[in-house]
Amino acid sequence: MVTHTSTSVVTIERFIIEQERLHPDATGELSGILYDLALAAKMIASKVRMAGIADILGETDHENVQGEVQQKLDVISNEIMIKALDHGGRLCCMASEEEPDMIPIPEKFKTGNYALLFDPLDGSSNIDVNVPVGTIFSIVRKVSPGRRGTLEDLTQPGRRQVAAGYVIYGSSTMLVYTTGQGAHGFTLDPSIGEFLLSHPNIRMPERGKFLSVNDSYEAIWADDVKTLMRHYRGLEGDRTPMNVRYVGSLVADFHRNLLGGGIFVYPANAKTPRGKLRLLYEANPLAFICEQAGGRAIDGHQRIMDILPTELHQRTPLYMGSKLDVDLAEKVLGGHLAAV
Ligand code: AHM
Ligand code: MG
Repeated sequence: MVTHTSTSVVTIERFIIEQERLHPDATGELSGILYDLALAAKMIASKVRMAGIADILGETDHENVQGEVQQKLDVISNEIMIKALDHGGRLCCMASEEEPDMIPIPEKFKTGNYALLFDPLDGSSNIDVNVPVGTIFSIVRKVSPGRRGTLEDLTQPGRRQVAAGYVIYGSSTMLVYTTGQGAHGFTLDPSIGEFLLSHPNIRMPERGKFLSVNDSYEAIWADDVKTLMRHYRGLEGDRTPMNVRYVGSLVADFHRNLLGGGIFVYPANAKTPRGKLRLLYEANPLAFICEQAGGRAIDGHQRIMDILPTELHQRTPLYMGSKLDVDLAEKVLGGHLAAV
């Protein structure tokens, strides 16, 4: 772990280089991907900042001044990610929550030893009301033979991730990432256009204050999930009641719990029996960060990062956050702490 004095200004580039030096055999390929991701994050941040203004600046009937139909921000963010990452020669393929199939690297570009999965703009339905949204990414090593990647590279269990992170476009823009040596947060200084290290080695409190859950689904939850919620609310068992905080934007809910302690819960329900959130684009990368910060992430029974994916857009129930709060979920859902 690289340590810094509180007075030194550490850009994300410097931090990535210093982390890379800890691995004498590193080729710099992974660092290059992380730089490109930081650039894409800045480009998406500038689009998100303009989201409310775009309509005022001359567009009518969803057409912009060039007569092009105005694209939705999630589509724009998806294109930014692809264009920022496809030509560096470091990736063998990509996958996006916005695209049904694998995204190949165009023939004209070199390929590399990693595969990238991302959700370009999670929570984008919140854009209209100025709620924080985010980009989530996951990087795995190429395992398939041949030069170009395949689904085999993209559908690896989360424990094989070599890096993961998210960007939150909130009151400030922050990028949090891990390469398996702690979770580190960087805040974008818009005056100089640089991400600066602001939250080195984030540690999540062991027990959390906040419960993030959409309990409008209560009527269609299984009984054990209902029991678990009663524990979190202090209506059963001996847990101090938690405060409910639900933005409905995963990155925002996770970020608050990561820094302040808490649990994000999105159980399966009768309408979405496999849960709502995507294993590869949402659950795995945030689970990696969560574990690096001392937390846990399970699907109710199994560690998220041990699930063997069978398809790109696989969904999973998710219980992710402070360790003791996830332990409680595991006990109740495993039938070891039944209703009283
Ligand atoms: P999206 O990928 O279509 O934006 O959906 C994911 C979002 C998450 O950000 C959030 O946690 C969840 O959906 C909210 O779902 P719900 O409205 O059912 O509570
Ligand atoms: Mg999403």
